[in-house]
Amino acid sequence: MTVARILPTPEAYELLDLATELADRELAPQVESFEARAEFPRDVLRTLGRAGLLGLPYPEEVGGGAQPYEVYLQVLEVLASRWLAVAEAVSVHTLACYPVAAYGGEQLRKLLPDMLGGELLGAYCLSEPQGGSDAAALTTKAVRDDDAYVVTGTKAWITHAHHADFYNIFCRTGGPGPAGISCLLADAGTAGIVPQAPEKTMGLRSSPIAQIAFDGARVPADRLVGEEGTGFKIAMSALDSGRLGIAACAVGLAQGALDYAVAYAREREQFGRPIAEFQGLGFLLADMATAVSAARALTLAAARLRDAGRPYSIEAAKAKLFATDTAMRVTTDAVQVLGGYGYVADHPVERYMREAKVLQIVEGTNQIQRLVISRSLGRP
Ligand code: COS
Repeated sequence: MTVARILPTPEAYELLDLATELADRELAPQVESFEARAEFPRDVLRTLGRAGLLGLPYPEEVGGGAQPYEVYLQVLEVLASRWLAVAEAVSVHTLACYPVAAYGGEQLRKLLPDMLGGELLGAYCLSEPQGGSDAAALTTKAVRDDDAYVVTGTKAWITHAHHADFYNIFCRTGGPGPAGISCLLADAGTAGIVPQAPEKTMGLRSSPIAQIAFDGARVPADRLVGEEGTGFKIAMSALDSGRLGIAACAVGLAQGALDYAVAYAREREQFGRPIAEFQGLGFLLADMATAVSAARALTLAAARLRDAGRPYSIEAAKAKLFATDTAMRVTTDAVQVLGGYGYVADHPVERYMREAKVLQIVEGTNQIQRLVISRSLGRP
């Protein structure tokens, strides 16, 4: 279904056309086979990188696309409507570039052209096996030894494990709490960084996720991002942007499920007419379409605040919460529209429903989003 969009520049329309063409040519025909084999499409990411789609919201002088966030998110949405794992990979990579782009010194910023061009793929290591929501309690340690930090601990749920070229490691260089946390940027090939067995996930199977063990890994001291003790703030502000990426992924997934359900309901006949003509289904489809539009509007409103340099972290939490809950509901309803056919793998809607679930969990569970929003209420 064509989505009516208002974009800020003629260039942004061209970019969206390019993303749509790539999504139709490179993503849609391959998604089922990669999902079935649980294989990560590294080459697809390279293709997107060469097309300039892996560094869209970053400045041109460091190799980015200099696009407003609202444009980047709509590109992400189009990719997610064809292949969620690829859109999520773009979102995670964009998140992984954020600490260096926003806080990195001159030396670290020299890496940005290769990062933003997609030659180097990134990962973001914050969560640990014993905790993800209470991020300030993380225990992975980094002890300064001469010209390096020696990192010991385990990170969990790391997207791009085994494939990433660089890792952002949030680790403890000081005392307890948020003020003792720092951010390091490590090369994946560093001795002592050991990705563990891939997780067997409910959905998003072409997206590789695993724990990463840090066993005395020596990360050069000049790979510290920002100052010692600022890691928690770097992590949180990166997640503000990342949550908008996840919201856009959710909008795209929901749009894909809606499009599929509508096409099916107009084709499928019962009692002598297409099932879309029965009010029970027509109204269900209308509610799905309305929810997708509302999720898109909320997500883009938050992005426009970010683009205007205004505080947007609470609006990003609302967008992530609403868009991912919407994706869960719309994909579940899409299964219902297809009836028995929705429950088997001959149609993609059962996969969409499995994929939607993870969006309510990653980059802050929706309970954490509610916590962030509720804490802000009544504050100036
Ligand atoms: N941007 C910048 N700084 C932020 C921030 C943000 N969005 N959110 C919090 N901070 C700062 C606070 O201002 C505070 O700084 P000061 O000590 O100077 O006042 C510091 O960070 C600690 O903040 P807070 O007291 O709110 O921390 P909490 O331990 O209460 O945790 C939550 C806050 C729960 C919101 C945070 O831990 C969180 O988002 N958890 C979920 C983590 C997550 O998303 N994990 C997914 C893994 S990545 S896939």
